[in-house]
Amino acid sequence: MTKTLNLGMIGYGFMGRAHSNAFRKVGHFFNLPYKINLKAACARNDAKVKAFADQWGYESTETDWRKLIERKDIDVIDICTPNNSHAEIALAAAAAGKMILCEKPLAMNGPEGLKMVEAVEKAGVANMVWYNYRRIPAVTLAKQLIDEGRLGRIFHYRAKFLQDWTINPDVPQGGAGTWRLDLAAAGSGVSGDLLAHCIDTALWLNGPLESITAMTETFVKERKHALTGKVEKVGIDDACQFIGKFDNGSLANFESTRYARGHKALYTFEVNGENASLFWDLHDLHRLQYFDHRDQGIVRGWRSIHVTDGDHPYMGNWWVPGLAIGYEHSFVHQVADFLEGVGKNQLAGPTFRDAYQTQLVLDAIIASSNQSSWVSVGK
Ligand code: SOE
Repeated sequence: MTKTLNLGMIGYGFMGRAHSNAFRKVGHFFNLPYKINLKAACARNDAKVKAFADQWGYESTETDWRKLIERKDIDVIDICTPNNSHAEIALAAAAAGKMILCEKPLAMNGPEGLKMVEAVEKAGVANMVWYNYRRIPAVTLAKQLIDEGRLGRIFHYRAKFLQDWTINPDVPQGGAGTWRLDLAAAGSGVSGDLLAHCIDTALWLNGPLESITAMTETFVKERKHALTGKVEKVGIDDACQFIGKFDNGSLANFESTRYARGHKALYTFEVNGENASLFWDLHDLHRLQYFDHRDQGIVRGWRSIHVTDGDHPYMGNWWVPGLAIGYEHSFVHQVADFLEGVGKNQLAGPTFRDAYQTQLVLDAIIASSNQSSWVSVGK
């Protein structure tokens, strides 16, 4: 029989909506040992959190996250707040024995992330971080093809995440929506916000990074702060690039920026192996490009696999072959895997510990950029 887990969501921004949508949909499309009941939504602004709760069907609201965590009728806490509050909330939730879902990046930095890992492991509570792109079916298929050994020895892994929404110097830092530009709230700029997604996927597909050398740039040096009203120094990285080496000997080439005019969310990665290569593009998310050198010469070429067939990852749960799904489904898949994992007592990744590895790469990026030198990635 399907059991119910009562969920308490903290925050109601873009991710609050993406997660709520996933919690509502998942049980209709996946047969799972658990279902999620939207028990409470929590945020400081009473009127806004009530409106959010009404819209998504949460049973109740709170304006203090500590009260939410104290509630006996809550099993799972979902942290959708800015990065600087993830640790405090997660530590309290773990101490209260709640399962925890946390938005990415896990923490402000590695040491803070480690405390979170230790807290959930000590408490023995289920935990997961919302690096959702792993669960786009084409990306999951890439993982399957690599794990089957089809690519052979991997030589290159390259990834980019390009946006253009902060080019205007009038975009403020701080406050709702633009806290991502405020170092105190975000911990870093595009490295933690965008490149973190590329790093999570890369570590999952290609294993750990050994060492890197990075370069970051802040193009707009001062912005008005939405909370203080004052023009303040900008502390985040606006753009970030690094090269590096993976433990398996392959070379890494990564870039993220919010200054690539014309690109709104262009996440791409390419993996080149001795036998085959893969390429994926978020703007064409249901396709995986695959080149296999072992194909007969006269028909050899890049295949554009439309990842919508019943035997493709997750797709058997949706429509009929050929009909595409989208961005929001990656969150549905993540909830499905989380609930399946809870049922089997086998945590689905990325766990806090997995996400901590990404955090260590982010720390290495900032250290390398500050020191203008190669840095070993912590393990
Ligand atoms: C930033 O614009 C952002 O919304 C990130 O915060 C998300 O993690 C990314 O998936 C899309 O872009």
